[in-house]
Amino acid sequence: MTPSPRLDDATRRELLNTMLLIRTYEEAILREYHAGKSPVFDIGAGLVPGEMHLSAGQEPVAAGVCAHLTPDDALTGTHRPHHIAIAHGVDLRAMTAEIFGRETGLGRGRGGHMHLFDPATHFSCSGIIAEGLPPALGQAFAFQRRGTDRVAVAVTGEGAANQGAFHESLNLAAVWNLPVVFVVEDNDWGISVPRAAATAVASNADRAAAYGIPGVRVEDNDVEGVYRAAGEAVARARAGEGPSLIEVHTLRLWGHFEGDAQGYRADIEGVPGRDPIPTYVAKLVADGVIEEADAAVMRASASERVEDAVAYAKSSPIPDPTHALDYVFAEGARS
Ligand SMILES: Cc1ncc(C[n+]2csc(CCOP(=O)(O)OP(=O)(O)O)c2C)c(N)n1
Repeated sequence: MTPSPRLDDATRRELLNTMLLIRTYEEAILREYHAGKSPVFDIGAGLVPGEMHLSAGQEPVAAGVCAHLTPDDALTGTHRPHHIAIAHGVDLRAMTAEIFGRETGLGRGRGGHMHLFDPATHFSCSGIIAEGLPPALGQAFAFQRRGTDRVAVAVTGEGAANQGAFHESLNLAAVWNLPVVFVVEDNDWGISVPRAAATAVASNADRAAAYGIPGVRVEDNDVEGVYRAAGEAVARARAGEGPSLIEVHTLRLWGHFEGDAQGYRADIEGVPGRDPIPTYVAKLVADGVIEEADAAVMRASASERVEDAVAYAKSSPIPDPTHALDYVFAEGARS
């Protein structure tokens, strides 16, 4: 195979910058989530009660895919949504306020971290696995009917790829030649269930052939590999050539949710060594694209944005309990 031409320096720096912003964000949410939940972990305590699924380690998927999208393109995510929301440009303040259950949040604090809805960037996600695929199809159908070149991207986990909604969506998208890209994040685990216990298929890229669409698998959590694969798939969709599937072998750096002791994970000691961010920093330094100090500068500016968003969320009002059911269903929607 001939090696791919090197990506330009500005694109490589931007990929790193996005990954660092995501990681900085997840580290801040980790800190805030656990504050008030110690010394004994209590899921209902603290400023952010309830489950928390963080995406550290999966930044290459978000950065590589979203680099090809604009806010006019639709993106649907999963119960682990922060990385793709950030990479797609969802407002950090409103997103963080939603995670903290505040009135200034994307959904006025009614949805929480698994239910981020942002009309400004056409972003949505859900705690129900594989739920994001059918709405992505609906949006892609609308884009197609209106004669636009907008695309919809549906991100899902490899565990969710065994759900019926995944297969029905691939089938219908192919039949209707919809401008949609399916992205599967294979982080090896569906909670504590290893991939091989849930499917006999080694690569979801192979499943694409069953629906007559292209499928590729990107190995090694390689952000540039994701960038290239997504670039082709998005261009195909924009050109009216139909759907594609990309599976990325990524890494769940932390637990399934916070509070997960991960006793089922035999490889746990080696996991930090597979962190994609130090690897990419080292690669860009070796290629002369950045200097070590540049990464620190990027992190510092990410930290400023993230801490501003956290402070905004914390200082925002909590919804009045007597209005808990307001804004939960569409009110006054056009018929
Ligand atoms: C329809 C449905 N069934 C079960 C669950 C419970 N559940 C939450 S996350 C999860 C595993 C998801 O694994 P995967 O799709 O690989 O995503 P990951 O958590 O690894 O990002 C399950 C079964 C759910 N949320 N929705």
